[in-house]
Amino acid sequence: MSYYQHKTAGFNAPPPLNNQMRLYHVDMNPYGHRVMLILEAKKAKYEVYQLDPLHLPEWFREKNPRLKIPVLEIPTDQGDKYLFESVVICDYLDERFPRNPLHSKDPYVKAQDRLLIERFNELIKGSLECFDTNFAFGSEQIIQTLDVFEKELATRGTNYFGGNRPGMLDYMIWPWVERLYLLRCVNEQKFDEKRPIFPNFADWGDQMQLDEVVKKHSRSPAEYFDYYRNARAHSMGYYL
Ligand SMILES: N[C@@H](CCC(=O)N[C@@H](CS)C(=O)NCC(=O)O)C(=O)O
Repeated sequence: MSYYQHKTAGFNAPPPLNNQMRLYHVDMNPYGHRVMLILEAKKAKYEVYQLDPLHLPEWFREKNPRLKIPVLEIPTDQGDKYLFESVVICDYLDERFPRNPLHSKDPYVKAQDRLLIERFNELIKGSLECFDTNFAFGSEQIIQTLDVFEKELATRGTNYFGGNRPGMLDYMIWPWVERLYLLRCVNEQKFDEKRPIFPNFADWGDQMQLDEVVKKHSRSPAEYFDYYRNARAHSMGYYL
């Protein structure tokens, strides 16, 4: 049974783990969102430890000298161990919890999916450009990336990248796609005008929103919109 608990960072380090993992996470951070989706898909036992990126506690530096977020803390016989980099964490979870395998068993498809996760970084960069100064360049990067994923769905001929249910690639890209829907708050009509350009991808998004794992960690377009409106005030780098 999946179990999680939110804690807010305190002055002292949290106690060593018993039998469940701990995810160090900044609320609204999409990389941590990835990990929560996989923890949920695996019905793993975990708690979430919320960090404030502007006031990272000193003890967190010891756990993670590079200060990257998210970090997964894992109880082992040799004491608690730590992993960072969301894709690495998610691959670890997929192997560690064999139920509901998320990667394809076909090594070629698995490799293709990894390449597409890499390719998706262009959309992430595009979103940052949009926030920064270069909206035209950023939105072009987003469109070009969506085009790659649109064609990939057409080639695969399946509802999800993972086949008839969401797999690793679906969950790895979802956090940023969920955030794209906030554009509806800016101009719903303009957003939906794009639908015919990416029909497969749009249908994929509709189905992803109905997935129980996705629903468990979803936020509404209005929530994202409100959040990003104030993003600069709270260190935007952590939220995109
Ligand atoms: N590639 C990393 C990206 C994580 C990342 O960039 N985290 C940012 C917040 S969004 C961070 O921790 N920045 C602080 C730093 O790099 O010092 C992952 O997938 O986990």
